[in-house]
Amino acid sequence: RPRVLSGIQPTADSFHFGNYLGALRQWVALQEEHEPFFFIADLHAITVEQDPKLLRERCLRAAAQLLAMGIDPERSAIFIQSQVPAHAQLGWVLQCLTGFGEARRMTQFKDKSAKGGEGAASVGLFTYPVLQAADILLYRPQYVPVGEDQRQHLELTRDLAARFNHRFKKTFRLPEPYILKSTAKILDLQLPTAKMSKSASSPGGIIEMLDDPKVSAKKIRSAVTDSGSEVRFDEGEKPGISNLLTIYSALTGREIEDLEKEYDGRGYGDFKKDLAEVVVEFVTPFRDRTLELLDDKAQLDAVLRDGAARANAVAERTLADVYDRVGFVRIG
Ligand code: AQP
Repeated sequence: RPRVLSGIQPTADSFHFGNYLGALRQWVALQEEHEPFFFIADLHAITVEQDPKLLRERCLRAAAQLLAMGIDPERSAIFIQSQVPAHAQLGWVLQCLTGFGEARRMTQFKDKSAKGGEGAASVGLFTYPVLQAADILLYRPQYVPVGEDQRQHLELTRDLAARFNHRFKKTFRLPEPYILKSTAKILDLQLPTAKMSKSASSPGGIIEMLDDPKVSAKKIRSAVTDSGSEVRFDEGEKPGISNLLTIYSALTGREIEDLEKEYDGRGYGDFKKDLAEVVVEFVTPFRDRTLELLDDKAQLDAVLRDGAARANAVAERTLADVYDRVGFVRIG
């Protein structure tokens, strides 16, 4: 079975709809036909300041949420990035193959360092995409299911893999991004020109999966729409309604055209009210299941221990090849 690999940062108490619809839902679907490795990216999280206690808690919350949404630990290795030392080790080797100018072109660094100025950003935030390349290449996956915002990092990953293969010996597989066009970029409910994001969205702009379902319903009902009244998918003219149609369609599996027909002539109010109900029905069992899992720390530990063992077995083998090929001495 071809491998898939992806990760998510434990930098919030809850995943949001952008994470879920953009990436995590595909994780669940892909596990049927693939051999998946899914990790909680705590090394990435510390590229910006984290409270140690909170970081630990959020890693476990992330694991519980992955299980609650249907990641099956029998099929998929679920692990915490810092439990697999080869990520940081390969990250260093790849940093030495990355041009400074090449790293500088990454738009996510530009965006994330814009607020405090480049001087305030950590070197780790700057080299983050290179560590991400290491995360991926260690497992030689075919697909990396992510949202649109990660496309540029995936391109860098492919460039670094090709460079290493060319300079030394074919070692890495060139991974392909797996980005579902329809949900590749879920937008902020209050600012439907920007992506829904935990660091940039206002509280009203983001739906958190573990939030009180009543609060999420209210956010849907108060989502920004345009001044018209027609429920129609048109990203240019109607970004707010189009975003809500995307969410509605993704959660129910119904076609957008079908939804347009159903709400023809009925106005935004009805549409948003129904979508609010759909959201409540979706998040309520998810939240209950996550809270239940969080009560069983022994089970979470067992899943993460087993996941790390499976990941280490694969990652150590790749790292040994890499160390050999770059000329590091192996003492017998
Ligand atoms: N709005 C989004 N639409 C589609 N996909 C999205 N992803 C994030 N936001 C959207 C995808 O979620 C996965 C995990 O993301 P991450 O842990 O790397 O977090 P992130 O991209 O940093 O998420 P945020 O909310 O955007 O955080 P900040 O604000 O800190 O940057 C990835 O596959 C991502 O593409």
